[in-house]
Amino acid sequence: MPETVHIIDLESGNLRSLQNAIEYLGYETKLIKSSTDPELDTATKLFLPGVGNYGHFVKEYFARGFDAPIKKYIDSGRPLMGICVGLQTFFQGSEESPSVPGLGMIDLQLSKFDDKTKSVPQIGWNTAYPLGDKMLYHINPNNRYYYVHSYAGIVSEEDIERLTSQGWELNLTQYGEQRFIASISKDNIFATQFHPEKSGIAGLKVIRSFLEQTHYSPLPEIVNANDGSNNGLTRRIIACLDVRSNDQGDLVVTKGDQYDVREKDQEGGDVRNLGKPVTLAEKYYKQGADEVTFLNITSFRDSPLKDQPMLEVLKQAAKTIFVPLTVGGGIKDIVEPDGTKIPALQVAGTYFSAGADKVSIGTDAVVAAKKYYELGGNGDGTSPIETISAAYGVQAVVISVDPKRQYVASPSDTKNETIKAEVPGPNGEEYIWYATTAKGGREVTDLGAVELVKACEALGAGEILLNCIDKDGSNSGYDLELINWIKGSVNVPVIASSGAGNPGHFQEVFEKTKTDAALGAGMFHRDEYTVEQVKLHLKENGLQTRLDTE
Ligand code: 1PR
Repeated sequence: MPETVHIIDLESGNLRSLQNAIEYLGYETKLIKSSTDPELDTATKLFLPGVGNYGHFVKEYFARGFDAPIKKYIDSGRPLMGICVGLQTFFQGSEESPSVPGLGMIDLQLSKFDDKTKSVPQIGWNTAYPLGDKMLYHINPNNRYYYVHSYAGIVSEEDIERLTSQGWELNLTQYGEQRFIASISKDNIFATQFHPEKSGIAGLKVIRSFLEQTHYSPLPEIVNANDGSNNGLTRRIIACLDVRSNDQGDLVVTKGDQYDVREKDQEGGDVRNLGKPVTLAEKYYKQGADEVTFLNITSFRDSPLKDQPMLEVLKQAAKTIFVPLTVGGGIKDIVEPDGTKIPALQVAGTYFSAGADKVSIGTDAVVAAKKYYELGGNGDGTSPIETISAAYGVQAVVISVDPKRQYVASPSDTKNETIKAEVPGPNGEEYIWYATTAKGGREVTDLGAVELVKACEALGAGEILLNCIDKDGSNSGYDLELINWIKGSVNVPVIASSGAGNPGHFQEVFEKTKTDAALGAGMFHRDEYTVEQVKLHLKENGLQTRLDTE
């Protein structure tokens, strides 16, 4: 009989991934939803995972009465592992919610990363270095781990001295100029700021080592040091799968040219079929993709939420893919075929429980941004961006932008911001702006892409997935002008998308823009290049990447 591992369930996002990771390692999992669950008395290994808002999580922790039983659990000497906001709960408090005290076990306040010099939240793959001469819980300084957070245990030399003198063993890392706690452990308590369940093979090893209670192992020679470039993060490579039903009713990964996904060799050609979603996603994970994004490009309008084919895709994919998964398409308030109304928050929640880490919002982001400007630069709390980020954290809300380039002779020809075009338009126009589109490019709106992303950031979006209809499927490289402009307009991370045709295009976008990540689709689906080839190319050219085999 496999051993059972218990997980505290405070309904804070994607617990499914942690369960999947633990089960993949050969254990059974059981969620503890109530503080009076008698299994808390008999549990032998307990996880406290959390994502999203610190205050919300800690309040729930106390309101549901978990404080006393977990104290009792810890005092009994049984092992407890906290993850992300689970780790943060052990601190005294957080700048994120100053009125909500934490458990106070760690003598430090969490503070927000400085966003003047880097994107906040930190989203991506960073290192974790031990202070001593041993690996703690198999956290390997040659590996990379997935972090997603805006607040951290940022430490000074005095903090480090104080905490170590109090018996805490630390792994530290650095985001930009700020040094913070990557993991912390003492006696039977262990906690990571990063998500081991989303950190590929390296992360699974950390979970296994906690489950097997291997506190220490020999420190390997550091052969793959973090050189601190890109604020310490590797260059993040995302594989994207546009998913829809084809004319035969099969769910396929497809790929368009400027969003037209039909074969061109015949009139009204078939939807291009490039493979099965889960099979391709697993392939890209094994090739080293840092994230996988599924976009449901037609939103399967006719099926009820519970039967959405994308839910099954996520459930299957999340069982074997241990990097972040994003799902987009149809994240909005919906009306079921039987007339039942389902708010976007519940739609998103259904995807999170199936295994998604982030949801991406396209059409509805345009609606929300327009309303934001109509209200004089304010939200009214009802948009999906606001409701989902309030419940699951800003890092869980990605905005998918589908912009189309527009040329104008003068900035006064549009109400939107413009920039001078590097190459003038077909009629000699010197300025450009990008119109946002809705419904997969079918509706071109009068709202500029820059205006859209600024509004969405203000409403609570945590990341921008920046497509470009003009470049989509072109294999001609990314639209660098667009990426630089959008990146300069927001503080949240930006993912460059559309146009990648070879590894050199990834190098170019990282060298010529400050993009936080780069996404590719067609070149991977057509087997022209693997994700690993892209990463090796970047590495050869001095750009840090994560290679999970190292
Ligand atoms: O509007 O919230 O329901 O979301 C719909 C989602 O589906 C949006 O994210 C939108 O971008 C996407 N979408 C809708 N129609 C299409 C289409 O292609 N007909 N795909 C579509 C968007 C763009 C990228 C693509 C990159 C890279 N596809 O996903 O992967 O352009 O491609 P490349 O590397 O081959 O150039 P909602």
